[in-house]
Amino acid sequence: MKIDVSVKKKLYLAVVRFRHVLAARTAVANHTPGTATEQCVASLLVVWLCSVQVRPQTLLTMNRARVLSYMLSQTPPGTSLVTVRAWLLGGKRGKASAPPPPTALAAEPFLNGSSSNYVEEMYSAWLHDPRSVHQSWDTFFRNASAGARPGEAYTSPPSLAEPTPHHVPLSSIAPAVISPAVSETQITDKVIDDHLAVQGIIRAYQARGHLIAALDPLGIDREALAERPPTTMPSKIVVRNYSNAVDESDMERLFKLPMSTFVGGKETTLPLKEIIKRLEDAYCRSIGVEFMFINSLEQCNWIRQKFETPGIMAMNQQDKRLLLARLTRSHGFEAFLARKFSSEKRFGLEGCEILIPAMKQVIDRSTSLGVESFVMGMPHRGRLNVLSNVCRKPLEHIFTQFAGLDAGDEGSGDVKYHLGTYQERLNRVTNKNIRLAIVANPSHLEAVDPVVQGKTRAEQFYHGDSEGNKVLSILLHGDAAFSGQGIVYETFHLSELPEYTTHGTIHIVVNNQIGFTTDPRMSRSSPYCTDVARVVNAPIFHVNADDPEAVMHVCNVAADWRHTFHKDVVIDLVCYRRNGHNEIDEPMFTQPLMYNRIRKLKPVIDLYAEKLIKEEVVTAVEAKEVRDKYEKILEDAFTAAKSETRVFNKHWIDSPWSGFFEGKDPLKASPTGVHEDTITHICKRFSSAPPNASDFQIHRGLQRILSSRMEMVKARTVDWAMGEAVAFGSLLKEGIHVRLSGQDVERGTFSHRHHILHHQKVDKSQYNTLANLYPDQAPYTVCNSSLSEYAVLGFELGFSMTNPNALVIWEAQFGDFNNTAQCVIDQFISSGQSKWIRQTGLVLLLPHGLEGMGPEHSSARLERFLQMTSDDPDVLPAFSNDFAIRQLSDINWIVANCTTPANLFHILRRQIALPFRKPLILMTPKSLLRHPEAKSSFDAMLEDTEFQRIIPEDGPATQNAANVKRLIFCSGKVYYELTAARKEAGIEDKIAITRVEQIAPFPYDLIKQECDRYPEAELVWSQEEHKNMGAWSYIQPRIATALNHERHISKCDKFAIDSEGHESQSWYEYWFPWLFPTSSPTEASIPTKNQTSIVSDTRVLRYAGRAVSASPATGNKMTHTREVKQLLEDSLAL
Ligand SMILES: Cc1ncc(C[n+]2csc(CCOP(=O)(O)OP(=O)(O)O)c2C)c(N)n1
Ligand SMILES: [Mg+2]
Repeated sequence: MKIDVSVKKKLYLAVVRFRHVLAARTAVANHTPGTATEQCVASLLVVWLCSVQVRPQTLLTMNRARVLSYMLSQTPPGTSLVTVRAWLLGGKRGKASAPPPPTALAAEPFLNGSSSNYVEEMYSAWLHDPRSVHQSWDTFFRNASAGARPGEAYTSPPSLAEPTPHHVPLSSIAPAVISPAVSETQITDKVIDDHLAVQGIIRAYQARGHLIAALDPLGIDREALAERPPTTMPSKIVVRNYSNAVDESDMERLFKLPMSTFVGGKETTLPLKEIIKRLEDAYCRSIGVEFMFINSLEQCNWIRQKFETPGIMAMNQQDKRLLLARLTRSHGFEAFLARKFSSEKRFGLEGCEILIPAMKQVIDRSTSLGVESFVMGMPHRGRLNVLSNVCRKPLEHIFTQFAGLDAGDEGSGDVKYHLGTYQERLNRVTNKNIRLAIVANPSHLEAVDPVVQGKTRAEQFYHGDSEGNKVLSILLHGDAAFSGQGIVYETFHLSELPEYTTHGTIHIVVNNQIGFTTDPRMSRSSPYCTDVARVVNAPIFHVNADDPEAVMHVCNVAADWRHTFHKDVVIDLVCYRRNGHNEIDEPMFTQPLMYNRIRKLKPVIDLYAEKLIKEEVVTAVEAKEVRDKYEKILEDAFTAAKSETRVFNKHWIDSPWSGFFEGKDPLKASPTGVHEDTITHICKRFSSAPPNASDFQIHRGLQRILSSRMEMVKARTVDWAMGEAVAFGSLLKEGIHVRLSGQDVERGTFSHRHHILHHQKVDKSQYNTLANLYPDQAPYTVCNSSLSEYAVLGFELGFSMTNPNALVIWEAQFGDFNNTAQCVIDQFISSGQSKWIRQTGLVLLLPHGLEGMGPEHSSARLERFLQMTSDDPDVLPAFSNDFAIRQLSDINWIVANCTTPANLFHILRRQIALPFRKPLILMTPKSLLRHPEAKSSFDAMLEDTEFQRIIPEDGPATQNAANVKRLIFCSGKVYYELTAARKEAGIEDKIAITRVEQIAPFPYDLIKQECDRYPEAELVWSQEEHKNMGAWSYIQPRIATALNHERHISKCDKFAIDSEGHESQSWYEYWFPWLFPTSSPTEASIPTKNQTSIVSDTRVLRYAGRAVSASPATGNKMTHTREVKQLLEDSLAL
């Protein structure tokens, strides 16, 4: 089968002339340099790709044969590729090319002219073995050999893919051309060009119609656009030059509508004028839809259908009245507060009152689709309104927050526009009970996003809602924060990860086109504030907030989208801010023109009421009645609130743990030790290959690790990884869900954990040992996270808020990375219970220790966590039997640095054994993971054992306590270095070394006991961290307090007025001590090195460790070694 060279040439020229294909060809030719034939094939391919929206790159990786075969396999049944040929042979309008040569080949469907080399190859292969070519080629050659007439040899192959309801067949590109009624000989260039132009116009509206939509109630965006050069005007950008192909004379002509549009409704053809009008209505009025970047044809079609279908936005009268009533409440609430508390900040919603009906619409619609619980996060703007009108928080609770009343319960409280809430109520529209939570948040904008996601995920997890049909997260954003805060991006990237997805979040942006005093042109570089959402292919619905019905439509579509595709979606409420940033701010200082315009605008409630009155949906009297009725509700609540004398923080809990605290002794923890059988069983499983080991091939290195673990089991010992595994396994056995999340946690950064075993030959075949310990155990989740700390830590915090009976752990890759999550640590974990009386038992595992690895990866910044603890260094709590647990109950978090696997086991289990929940900040080791001495016997985990807050010296020094010369306190891995050096120096009987395992709350009682045990010993605090870091600053005053019962060395104390009104020490006594000799030792009178501080009348505490430094550790190995040597010498030299 030979192809005439002249035909090939003409065909190629036709391809090149054809402008759409030309553009596409250029794109592909950039990637596929090659012959004309290849380009031709590539052009065809791109035409096809355009029709089915497959990324060309996907196919560029394939060779030609595969590409064509793939094309054929994907082309919908019934599609004739003759269409494409017709296109290719066409020319530009007005410059009609010569008709294709009337040869049999030229008249054949497109494959005959696409590539002679290729066809020849196929043909020879087919002659050799018909089964060696694709079925379509087989049919073609069979028909051609049988003498089929031109154009009839080709039959489209059966599709390999299941046809989808919204699949757009290739025929939709130029339907007129392939209409059976139109024979090929009738195809003129004009027909082709005009249909292509119409197709181009339709597509242009779909892709760029949002650029000319009337989104801004202020009209500012339009004016900014008017300043642009004409070629960049949106109207030009939208339709580009497609419209050059058709003109006014074509407006009344009927065009057959492609299947890529739904504007026709039931019509298959429409006059061009009507097509354009309908497109304008769908894409360029109050709604701007951004969705054509989505990589799924099905999803794109779904959206097209939701906006293009004629009449789809129409609203019935009842819904209009409901909308008016909701707007009335939204407006009335702010107006009432403005009247009653005119000088109070409330961050009102004026200018975006539509937010309330919008949220309610999303909730109504989602409830009707099966959602039962909504977890929401939002910033300050309109928060009180949302609490009242969306969540139905009692108005009295809100009004009392303005009254400046005393708190009636625990907690330091928070400002009213940061508080959370949890409400259960009946959704009147659907008559279903729903749960609504607004998560409390700090001022730090968007920080709550991942927390909401974690809480949502947890609710879904514990309700067995694996597809997110019952629990939905809604996140509200300000325009400036949405584009400005990186956490938004980090949170978006959790949205599709298997262990982090919430199966779609509905985002609503209150886009008032300003952030505090900054215009968008100064606050972002992207065209829209919502562009960040494009990274996850979320559709974005921009909508003019002054068109309430349009807003309701996008809310419905957003809820439906989330229900259908379980993916994120964004509603961008383009609005304005009627007042300043808050009610006492003057906006005219900075945005005079904008605010001149705002002052002339009527509130949306007035606009909408007028509209409905005009449409005779309501009367003016009815509209007023609705307002008056709500006004009365507000007044009544206001009066009732006046009789309140206290505010209660408990009214604002966002995650109530009903049943958790009830009936528990608040100061009694359960034991943490377990039965030996449990330890043995877990350890054996943890040391074994999967049960189907013969099929499941694990890595050889892992086999060695498992064997060495089994050796430990025989010796009844555990190392770090095994101690952790026994803690997890025993909790799982008791029905406690364990979730460990963070970067590379499945294997463990230091390759010590290996909780997921991977089949070496089969992809995605893996085995989670701890999830398979007992038949009726709780689930075990271990998941490698995205490379984020801020979002992932926030997420785990949120997860931990849902269920107190779960151990939720976030592990940092190295401890120092926790500082990129500082906001979550400061604003939520450290202070959350105090501000919002919300507890969490979240555990942070922070690898910490100076191992000579340089400034990074050495310090988890222990000092910062200690500095934020809420225990008073100067107050010694009363010693009692429940001293330890009382301390735990009182403090904001626990900070520990364990040195043994058994202590790790106990402290992890204690998180669940406590009758309350506290965050645990755990410094974890690196070299100790494999240190031969950092092992524990099973004995240390048995039933009668518990967590040791300190591990006292247990060597020869204890036999000779009275003569021990030095008592060293230390924490963490330096202990092993100190004991090794002490042993080498042969001074084990002279120096006692005691480990402080729980640093905060400080074990005053045990520290005092230790000091008393060695009465003659010099006290030394030895640490590897630099002096201005580590635990020294925390330890020093507390040891003093432990020994003194109270402390006298603070400089402030020296000038304090005592209870009788006398200065305890005057400033001149302090500054000139030699003039005023004193019998009691003071800082200035004791001749010591500056590393020493007085901790009692008789004892001093010396610091042994590195000097102060700006950097956490040296980057020089030699210096590191020298520093270690010096540290050991300082600590041990007698
Ligand atoms: C992380 C963070 N940085 C700065 C601020 C201070 N701040 C409070 S509101 C605000 C403007 C927010 O603008 P936008 O997100 O558009 O919300 P709007 O107030 O306009 O509703 C700023 C900068 C903050 N609260 N959080
Ligand atoms: Mg704003």
